Amino acid sequence: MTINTTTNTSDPQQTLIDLRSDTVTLPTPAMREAMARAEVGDDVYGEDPTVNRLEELAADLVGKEAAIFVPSGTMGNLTALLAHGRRGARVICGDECHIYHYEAGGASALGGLVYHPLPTAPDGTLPLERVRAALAAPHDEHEAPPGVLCLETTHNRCGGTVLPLTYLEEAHAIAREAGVPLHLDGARIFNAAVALGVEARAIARHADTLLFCLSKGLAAPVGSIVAGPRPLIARVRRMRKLVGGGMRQAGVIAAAGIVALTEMTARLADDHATARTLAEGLAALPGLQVDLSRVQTNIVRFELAASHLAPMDFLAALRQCGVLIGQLEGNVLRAVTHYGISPGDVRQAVAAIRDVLEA
Ligand code: TLP
Repeated sequence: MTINTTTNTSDPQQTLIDLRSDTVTLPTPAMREAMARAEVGDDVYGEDPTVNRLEELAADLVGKEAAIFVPSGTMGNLTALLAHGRRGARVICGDECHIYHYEAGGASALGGLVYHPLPTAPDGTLPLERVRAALAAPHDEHEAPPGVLCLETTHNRCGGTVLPLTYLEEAHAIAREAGVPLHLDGARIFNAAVALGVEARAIARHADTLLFCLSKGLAAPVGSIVAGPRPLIARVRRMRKLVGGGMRQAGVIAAAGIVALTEMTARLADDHATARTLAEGLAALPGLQVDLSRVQTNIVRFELAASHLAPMDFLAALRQCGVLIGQLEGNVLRAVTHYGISPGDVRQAVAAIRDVLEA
């Protein structure tokens, strides 16, 4: 995503209504307390008790045999793809997915994998007939073989849309039939779970491996998890070492991750409610377009009408009012609600946006 370069991030955060992302969330007091008290050891030797506890808890929550703590979602997706794929194989993914757009081409640059992007529907699904065709065995030596299928839920660039369980189940069956693993970028899987009213493991069961983040809506300062079958996670561990992600006394940050998973998942419903209020507020403003059917979780994707301000001017004017918003591309903008955003902040943001549009 285009980071709003006009943002002066040295502004004191408490005076800003920061809707650029849920990655801006600050650790909760319980997290800081847990971090201060964390029992630690050298995790590269497998001796950090807090990391081990986090990995066990994470694996259990998503119903997988094993899990590994990694520094970021990007590294989680990368190491999973490196673990699944062999050089020259294809990563079949959506043309709007995070792995393809925002991860610096890592699987290709570092793993020799070839991205095979498929068209993404507005709800974040990929047409299953296209998936089936992409997964088919190569006719001959001209074609790169399929290596791994990637799906994303909630879907970031589609505006936080949630993949239906029936869709995931069908995609997984197609992948299994083709003998190709399905990797789920579930950075916001707990948002998806809350929206569907299911446990995260009900989603994760339709993926061979998955990535999820502790550092977004769950408010941990750092860290993500890759989960899957034990032998595959052992390969991810090797790939994590390869890319320099082996950490030492990482229990200090893993402790916040444990709080994230035990205390912060249920409250995501509050973020979905504030996102809905925000979306409805924006939809009522002339000059903005919001597809309310796509506002399913904590992300509001909206468009600035071409006749109004240029997007960068709009974002800069909003910043003057203390409201930060992200830009997906061109006049497509994104506002994300999170732990640091109250219903009052949303009312204030809508009022500021109205003022800027009317000015
Ligand atoms: N997304 C960030 C930015 O990179 C765009 C954001 O602000 O939303 N998968 C998905 C679906 C993501 O949205 C993100 C982060 C990641 C993976 C990567 O996570 P990190 O930032 O921890 O590397």
